[in-house]
Amino acid sequence: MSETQRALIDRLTAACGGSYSPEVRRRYFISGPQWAAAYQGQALFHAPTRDPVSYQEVIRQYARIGIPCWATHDTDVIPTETLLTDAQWEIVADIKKNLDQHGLRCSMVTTETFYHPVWAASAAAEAPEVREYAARRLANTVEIGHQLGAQFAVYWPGTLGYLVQGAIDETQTIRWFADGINAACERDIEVARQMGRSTLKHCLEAKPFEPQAEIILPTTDAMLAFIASGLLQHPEMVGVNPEYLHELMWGAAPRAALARALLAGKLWHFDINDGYRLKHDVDIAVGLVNPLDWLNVLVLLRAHNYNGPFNLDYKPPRTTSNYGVFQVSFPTAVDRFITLWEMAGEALADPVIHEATEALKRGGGGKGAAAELAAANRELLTLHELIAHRLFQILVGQHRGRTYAP
Ligand code: GLT
Ligand code: MN
Ligand code: MN
Repeated sequence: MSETQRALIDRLTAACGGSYSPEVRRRYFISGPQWAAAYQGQALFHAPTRDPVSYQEVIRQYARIGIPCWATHDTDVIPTETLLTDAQWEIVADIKKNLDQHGLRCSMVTTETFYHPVWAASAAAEAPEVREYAARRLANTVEIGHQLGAQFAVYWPGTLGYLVQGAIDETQTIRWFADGINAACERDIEVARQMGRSTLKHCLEAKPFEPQAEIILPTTDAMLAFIASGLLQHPEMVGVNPEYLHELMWGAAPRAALARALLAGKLWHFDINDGYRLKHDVDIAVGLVNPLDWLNVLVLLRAHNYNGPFNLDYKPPRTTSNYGVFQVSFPTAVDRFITLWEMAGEALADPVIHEATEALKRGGGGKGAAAELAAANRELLTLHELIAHRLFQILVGQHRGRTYAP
């Protein structure tokens, strides 16, 4: 039965066409997180629908698909009780062996500061011992990152917030949170020097709600303000990892949020996925909900030479099987990303968009008075809508002559 169903999945996937070879996929700086592939479908109202998947299997499958980089939380691969003991290095060595065997790189490491009960009051909790433990965990992740050859460390603060207000002073909590990032940067400087490596790029990731009701650093803009607050000892080592959906969730235009991070020189890492405004963190795979917005996001990033990782931080839906995770979910996510990226290149080179944009920038002339300026640009400004139409055409292939019979 399940063999027949798998054959059907394979046949219909092939019938979709449009897939890229693993060699082509490897040309893009795409990373696959351990937690995305290993997600079993569990949530507050949901039992798991999939079996556990080991890092060995994830690494093997990413290599087969052509996902060139792998990323992980410390506890995705090392049990909490084993962390900070000698035994963790045996696991790290085995991971390194698996990565090397399959020609994958570890691009990013991150510390889990949200799942274990120790983080109930966040990594910047009142108890000094919890904060001291958090600092050791963050520093330890930096060391693991260097051992695995990573370039990036990501920090999603998780439970940095509250369900009921008044018990904590937010200014104090933010200071304590900065102490943790400072400890990670300090350790990074030491280890990088010892190993003759560059320091990591430390990237802060915001999420506006979940898993707390109120979040203290809820947006990428808040993270940028935090980096510039004077609380960090090495602000030059710290940037942001915006997640597309996390910006959309609070009602932002993700593209504008990315633009602000670009202008600050802090857009170093990018979590790619999709979802809906003002809903919870559904982490749907890239391009399945907002393909036109995604095209525009990639136009912006290509136009500004973003060259950091595109991290596939999504969750295969609960209806997808273990087999489907690697046969359908990951390959199609990668292929939609590549397609959108190439389309973004077409949009940047498109003669209609180019001419329209240049005409808008030249302006309609006219001098001085508001009414005269408005009149001089009156016809020209229709080009805004024309450009939007052209981007739709690029999305559906009409710029290449694709037509629909009435
Ligand atoms: C968690 C979160 C993601 C973050 C991960 C990195 S953890 O899955 O929802 O958006 O990128 O810590
Ligand atoms: Mn994320
Ligand atoms: Mn998310």
